[in-house]
Amino acid sequence: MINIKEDQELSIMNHSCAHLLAQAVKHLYPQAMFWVGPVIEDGFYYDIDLGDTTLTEEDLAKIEKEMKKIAKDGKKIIRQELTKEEALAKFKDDPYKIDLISRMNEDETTITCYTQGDFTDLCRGPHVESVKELKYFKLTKFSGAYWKGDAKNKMLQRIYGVCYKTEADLEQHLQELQEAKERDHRKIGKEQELYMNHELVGAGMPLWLPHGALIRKQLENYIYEKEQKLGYEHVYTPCVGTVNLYKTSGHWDHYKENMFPMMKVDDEEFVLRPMNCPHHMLIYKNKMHSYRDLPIRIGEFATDFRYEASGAVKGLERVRCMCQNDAHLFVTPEQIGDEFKKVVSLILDVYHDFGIENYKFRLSLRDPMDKEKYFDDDKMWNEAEQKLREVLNSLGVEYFEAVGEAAFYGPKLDVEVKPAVGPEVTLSTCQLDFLLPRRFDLSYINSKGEKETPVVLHRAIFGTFDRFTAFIIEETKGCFPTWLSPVQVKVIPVNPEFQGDYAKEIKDYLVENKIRAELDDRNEKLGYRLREAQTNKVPYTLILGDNEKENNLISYRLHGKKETTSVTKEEFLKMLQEEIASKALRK
Ligand code: TSB
Ligand code: ZN
Repeated sequence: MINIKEDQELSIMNHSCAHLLAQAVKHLYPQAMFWVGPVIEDGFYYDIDLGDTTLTEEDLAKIEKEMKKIAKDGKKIIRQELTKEEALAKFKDDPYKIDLISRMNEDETTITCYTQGDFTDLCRGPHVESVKELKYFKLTKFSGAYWKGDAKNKMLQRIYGVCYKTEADLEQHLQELQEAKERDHRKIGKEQELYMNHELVGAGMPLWLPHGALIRKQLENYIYEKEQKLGYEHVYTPCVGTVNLYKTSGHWDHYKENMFPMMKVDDEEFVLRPMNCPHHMLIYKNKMHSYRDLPIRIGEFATDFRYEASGAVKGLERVRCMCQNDAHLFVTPEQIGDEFKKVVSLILDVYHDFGIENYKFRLSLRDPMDKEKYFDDDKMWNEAEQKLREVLNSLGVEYFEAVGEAAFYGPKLDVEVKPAVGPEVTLSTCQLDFLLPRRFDLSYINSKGEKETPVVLHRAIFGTFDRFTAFIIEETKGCFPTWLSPVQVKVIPVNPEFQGDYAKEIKDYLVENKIRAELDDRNEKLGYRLREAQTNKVPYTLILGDNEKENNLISYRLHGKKETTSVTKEEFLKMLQEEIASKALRK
């Protein structure tokens, strides 16, 4: 999809189109007042106060029709310069504009507004010359949006739209939007009953339904096995800690706004943990360590709670209760490079297994000029950053550097991916940390018999099971590889009355052999049952009729294919087992 914001010509058109939208809204809803209408990556939006009116789909169509009418009329867009006083006088009845104007910098001596026909809006511009130029546009959706993004403020209505130079471009954009909607994990999650939300549990607190839980279990088994082989030791720790624990770690001072508020029990003050590092530091500290024991790799599938703004929570991708595929690696300074390399290799290995190809490595470095954000140790920073670069180069990994994006405790590598809908998010992460081990006074005995402080690598390969599942749903469009599919085989007797027993026998045979098979012997038409298996994207459907029963065969059909193949049940099982063991991706 074209990034409209980065294309100057399109950007101007979309901005003008936002004004056109505002004008049409004003015609239809004279009480309307306007907040801001910026251009975004995929078009524009306008935040509007419509008083008591709440928009519906039909209203959107009406507004669009009015926009077409105004555009056809073809009024010129006229720029006018005003002083701050003039602007304040002109918009004196509009509290939103007064708010904007009063906050403008003193040095912004001239304020501009743009008029087209009967409509004037405060704006920096620039704009197209005439609304006539706006031909190929569409209003795409609407939602609520708090004024200034603050839940304490009034809820405004946000209307989104997009404008292109040609009809073909607009059509393509709309088609891509449609495809993205189809891939959206929130849609597939609902269709395939993977997870649900309930207001009684709370926003951003998903409940994993049986099929979603099956996927998650497979992910857990998969990564656990990999980590076992790489020398990780897994632990279980509580998802609360005392305030003092988080004061010791520094989270209380640096991360408090992302945490749920404290709760008091007897005389103790607890918080729901936002991260697991402090618990793992204490596990390390439970014993004396020699340099020979290092690296020590403590892993956990650990539940965390973070305060995410209610407008930001999104399906499984951004939640308030999450489970990290977490580990903290305790290393000597000399081991940083090697250990970091192992983590990056693991990330590459996992992405390969899942067929993930569209991602970006971001190496986040400190801004050397910013002495406040980053703890002051030039030598440490320079060496660490250089080491990370060297590892990435030696692995031939493409990456980009983001200066000023490092954590205050060290540089990090993040993997960025693009969800079907919305901006990029971080999946995997690996963060170097020189501070936390000091705060917890961790040590090991080096080869000279002296005490030294280890360095910690925080890493999460899946990030969280929540976000990774959201991502993999969208990558596969809900057609999970067989090893991950909640239901691997649907067994369907053509006529349950005649082949029901045979079908059950086959289903039992598969289940005994650890295949996730389900029988559909409902008294429904064959076509209906086949369609349902298709909609649920079950990889294999067995269709068993008289012929199969008499010859002791099964006929299977792959999802999305028309042809069926007949084999013995043993042959089918062997084929499936091989496919599952190899974690083959679906073609
Ligand atoms: C890796 N202490 C480290 C840990 O040891 C840590 O917590 N890092 S983190 O803050 O970057 O979070 C780890 C991963 O969790 C992120 O890379 C991201 O993939 C995932 N994540 C973060 N916030 C959310 C959220 N609100 N919902 C779902 N996943 C999230
Ligand atoms: Zn951590």
